Amino acid sequence: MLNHLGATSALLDSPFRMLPEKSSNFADPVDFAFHLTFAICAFFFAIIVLTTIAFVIKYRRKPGDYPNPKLATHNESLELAWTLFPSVLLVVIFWFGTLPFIEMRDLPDDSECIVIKVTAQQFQWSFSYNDGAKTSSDLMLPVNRRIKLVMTSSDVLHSMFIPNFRVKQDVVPKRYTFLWFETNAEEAEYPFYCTEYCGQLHWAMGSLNPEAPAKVKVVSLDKFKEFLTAPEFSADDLTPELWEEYRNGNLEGVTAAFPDLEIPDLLAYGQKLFTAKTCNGCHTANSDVTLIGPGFGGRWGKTLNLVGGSTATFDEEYVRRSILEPNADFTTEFAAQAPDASGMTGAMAGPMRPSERELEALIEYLKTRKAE
Ligand code: HEC
Ligand SMILES: [Cu+2]
Repeated sequence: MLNHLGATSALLDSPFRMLPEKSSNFADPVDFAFHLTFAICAFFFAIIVLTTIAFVIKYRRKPGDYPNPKLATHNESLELAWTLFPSVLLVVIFWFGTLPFIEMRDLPDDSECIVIKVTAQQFQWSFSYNDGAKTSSDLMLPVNRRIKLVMTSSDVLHSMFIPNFRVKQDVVPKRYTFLWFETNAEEAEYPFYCTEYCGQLHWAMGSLNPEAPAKVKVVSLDKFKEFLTAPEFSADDLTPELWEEYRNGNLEGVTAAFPDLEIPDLLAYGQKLFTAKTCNGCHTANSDVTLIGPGFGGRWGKTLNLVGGSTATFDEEYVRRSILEPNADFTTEFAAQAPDASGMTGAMAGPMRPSERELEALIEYLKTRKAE
């Protein structure tokens, strides 16, 4: 419906470009509305500034000149003109702004699009596909498809902004908000951002995080399917007996039960989870350098000073509680981040929250880290 608005000026194709590359169905109409408004503003800015300058020169006071100005009362036709003409312009701007907005709000049916669940939390995004069967910290999208994002926040107000798609929407705790768009036919990577100030590390949510920059990745349909179905070892798929064997270091039974998969041992599994669950976005594993959270190199067994004056040992129980209840303990180093009474902050919710078996692997991994 909106394709007839696809007017691009020569300016947009030139190296001087005000807006990023257009990569979704909404880019043309949104850019049109933007450039229309911009052109109208630039036009009147020029007229007003040029007449001001001309009048300043023309009517400046000359030596010996003490005019007694005539009192201007009103000029009906002039007043009508400056009321009606801008009103028409406003209606035009409203028209071209509202049409794409209505289209954006008119969500397609789930059967017509690929639905991806988005969870925002301080300070990362996670995306889940196929009812949670697959999760990622990059937003993976197939080319040339209609996508619907179903978004919620597990703590405070965030906002999803993908400039190349020209879409932006608040992501709100305790309710769902939506975005939809159609990707272009080319494979490409785009940045995305959180555009609602959500806390100290708001800037690091999305592609600006230097440790784990997340991207929107538009890939071919084949690659997308491969991403969705690539088999992966998960401790949660093991029977209780196999899990018991596995955590005691006996991988034979598991290898026999899952012949197609490469089976890591508990330590390697923990290492893999440390990345897969995006812990590495905020923690270093092999140094004691603080990124966003503390570094884990050499931390095992250390005594930590907690806010409130007590101490704790960095052991299984402390690590488990820190991950499952991030608001429970804060070391004095992180006093500034201790949540206020609203209790709304909290990491590791949603699909990134490790299961009990995954926790065991993560603990095994943290136990063996040395500071390099
Ligand atoms: C978005 C950033 C972020 C992510 C992702 C994150 N953490 Fe943290 N983590 C922190 C911050 C900040 C603290 C310190 C404040 C606190 O205790 O909540 C912390 C504290 C911890 C602590 C307690 C450390 C101490 O000495 O007090 C552990 C253990 C921990 N995280 C483990 C993990 C694991 C395992 C993961 C991945 C499953 C993870 N974290 C993911 C930010 C993060
Ligand atoms: Cu945010």
